[in-house]
Amino acid sequence: MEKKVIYSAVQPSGNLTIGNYVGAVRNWVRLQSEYECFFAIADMHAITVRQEPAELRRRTLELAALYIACGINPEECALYVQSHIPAHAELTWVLNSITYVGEASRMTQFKDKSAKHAENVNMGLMDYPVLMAADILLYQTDCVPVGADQKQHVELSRDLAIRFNNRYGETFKVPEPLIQKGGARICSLQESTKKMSKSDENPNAAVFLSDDRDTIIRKFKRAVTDSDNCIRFAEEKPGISNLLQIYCAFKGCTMPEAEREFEGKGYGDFKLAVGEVVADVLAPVQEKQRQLLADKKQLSEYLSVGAERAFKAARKTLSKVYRKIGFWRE
Ligand code: ATP
Ligand code: LTN
Repeated sequence: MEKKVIYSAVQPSGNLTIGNYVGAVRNWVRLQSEYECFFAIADMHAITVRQEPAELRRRTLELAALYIACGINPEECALYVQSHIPAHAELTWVLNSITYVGEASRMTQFKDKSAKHAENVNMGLMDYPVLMAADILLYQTDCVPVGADQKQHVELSRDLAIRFNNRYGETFKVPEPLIQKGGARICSLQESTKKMSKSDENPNAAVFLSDDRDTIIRKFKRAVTDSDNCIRFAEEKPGISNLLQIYCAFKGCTMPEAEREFEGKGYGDFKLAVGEVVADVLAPVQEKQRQLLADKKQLSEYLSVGAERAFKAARKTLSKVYRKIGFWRE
């Protein structure tokens, strides 16, 4: 039986946070042997907000190394850079013609990013979810493992696939979002109701996969909590609940197990334990990433093998799309 297809990506728009790790990349590792996987570095998405060219170039390779350091096997999965495959931009153009301005402008991320970058509300920012739909639909994807914040975008991809299929005949597989239960939304350490984000201006809000042990422990020590001194998961305790979620995700335990472990303990001890477990998990990932970045030739070889696989799959879908919509071909 043919394997089902998984597609996901992360933008090289900054250092990855533990939110990206727990919400996305770590889950890909579990799925890679069971599915046919395409994992991209979404550089075309990244330029919808201003990027420094030299940094974008450096981060692209760092992100490739990080995927592999986290456990993605580049020989098993197609690991590639989005801009290496022109079909992404080409399908975006076609999908643009069946996307309504109204639905694109209703996307939460578009509204948030427009408010945050008021001086640069560009067409790309609005088109971002259409490019994401093109990414997903090109590979006849079954499942899209992402964090909770991306659910709305995957739903738009579904709507566009269904709309296209209805208008032109069966062409795209209709994808499903795959959002795990624990850790799908890790929050900022400084504002417990806000998503932890790699582009947050406050350096203490996010823990980066590149942070050293002391920095990680310091950031957790400074994390905001509430005034009582009880370590349990509860809606009215967003700070402690967020830390508990992080602890469970990194320790690999359940919420009741974590609550039991810290019964009667103070916030100080708890925060230190969270920092330590995160630092323990990240240390080998950082070391592996360093080793991979030392051999850039090998890394770029992995990316070109990945791009070759992606190219073939993407072309197949794009040719079908062009035929269906009536673009003349010999
Ligand atoms: P930016 O701040 O540049 O918008 P980001 O940190 O939101 O970036 P993305 O590149 O947009 O990161 O997201 C990559 C993946 O990580 C997506 O699947 C997204 O859902 C997931 N993700 C991002 N932040 C979190 C979070 N705080 N908790 C869980 N998953 C997350
Ligand atoms: N927009 C995504 C990154 C992304 C993506 C994708 C995720 C680009 N293309 C396709 C899943 C499928 C984000 O996480 N911000």
